Amino acid sequence: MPAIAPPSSSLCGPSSPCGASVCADEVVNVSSRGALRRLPGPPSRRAAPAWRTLRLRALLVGSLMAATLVSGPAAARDLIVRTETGSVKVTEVASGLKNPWSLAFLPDGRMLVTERPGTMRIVGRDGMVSAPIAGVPEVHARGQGGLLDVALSPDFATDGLIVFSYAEPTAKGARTAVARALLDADALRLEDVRRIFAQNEDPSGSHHWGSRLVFARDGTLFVTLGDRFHQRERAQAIDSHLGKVVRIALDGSVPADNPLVGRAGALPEIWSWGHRNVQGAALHPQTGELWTHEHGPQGGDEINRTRAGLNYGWPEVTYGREYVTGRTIGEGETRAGVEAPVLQFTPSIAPSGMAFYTGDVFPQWKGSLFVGALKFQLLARLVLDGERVVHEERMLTELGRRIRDVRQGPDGHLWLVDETEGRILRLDPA
Ligand SMILES: [Ca+2]
Repeated sequence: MPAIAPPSSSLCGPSSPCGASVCADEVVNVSSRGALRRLPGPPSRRAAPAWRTLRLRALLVGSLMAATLVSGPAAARDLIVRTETGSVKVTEVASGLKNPWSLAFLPDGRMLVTERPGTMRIVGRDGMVSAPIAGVPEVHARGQGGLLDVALSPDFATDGLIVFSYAEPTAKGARTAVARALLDADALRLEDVRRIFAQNEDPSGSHHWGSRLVFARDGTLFVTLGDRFHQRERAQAIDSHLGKVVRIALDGSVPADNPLVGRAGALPEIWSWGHRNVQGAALHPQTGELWTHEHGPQGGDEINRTRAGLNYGWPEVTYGREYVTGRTIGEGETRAGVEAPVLQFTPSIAPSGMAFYTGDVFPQWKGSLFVGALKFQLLARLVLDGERVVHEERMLTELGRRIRDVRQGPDGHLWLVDETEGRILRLDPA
């Protein structure tokens, strides 16, 4: 099991700002200025104090100007960064978003963007940010919860459907849910909104919702579901939706070939179990299999080939440790019958967003797997040989921002969601 060497000592521990309870993603109610205050950065970020100070000043001024989130094209605030394979320009395409979580490209190149507090907007090709789209259900916008992922139906051009995930409030607590809706992009409206999935448990608490949405090649939908933090033992229970990946059809029904269909006491939606908090998922471009990553606790973030009917271990098998005490969790790092990760990160980078790069704009990156990082505030490029990770590059440390999502655009560029400053960024060859 390769363990990637960290760029610095662990940023998370009993004496760290985030050591008191939950770490990594796992910073609660992040406001842009709050995140900058609370999170220590990797050395490379601290190595650019002048640039950083300017950005902080710009942010303070910008916050006064952001009375409305309907904004024009972003001012040019671009950055050239070096990578192992040449320089890259980080272009700010849009700004003024509040805790953006996910983006999905429409066929015409516009972007559908979710903001965790509960709004969905359209960002034009020129960076213009729309007013909120009407029809989004009420969300539990607390902690890490709120409006989360969004994806287009594979047949969007003909059916006009989108799916989105959110923390759904209930009388008792909240749960991860998924809805589908018809998108009228020009009228900024969702129609015929139908909830197609909700977890069968709705504990209180506001952490670990998952919830990435990826359509398989057969048109079924993978949904990743967090363990809700205090309920981690339920990740091993196959009568619970906590700590699972599930696979459903677009109408919410259960595909007949799901691995636990017909097993007594099991929920038939379950695809795989033993997950902690999966905030990145994508299909491998060659095999078509689902790959995911998940947050470890203190150490032990994982990248997994996420296969039908397999147990991914949490919380019985993990490379991570308990917060604060540093004690071991469960039985150890490996066990027969538990699927080992393709790669684990100790210390935790806090991964979010995932994309296999298949475009032509950066030929040197073709076949690489990109993973955003929240706590370490960087973009990881993983070089694959088949299904093995043979090299890791950590880039964009100069940016020093929480990267919440990473997507390949239809233009072949790599696109990033900067959660810290509420921006959409595009990578261009420099
Ligand atoms: Ca695992």
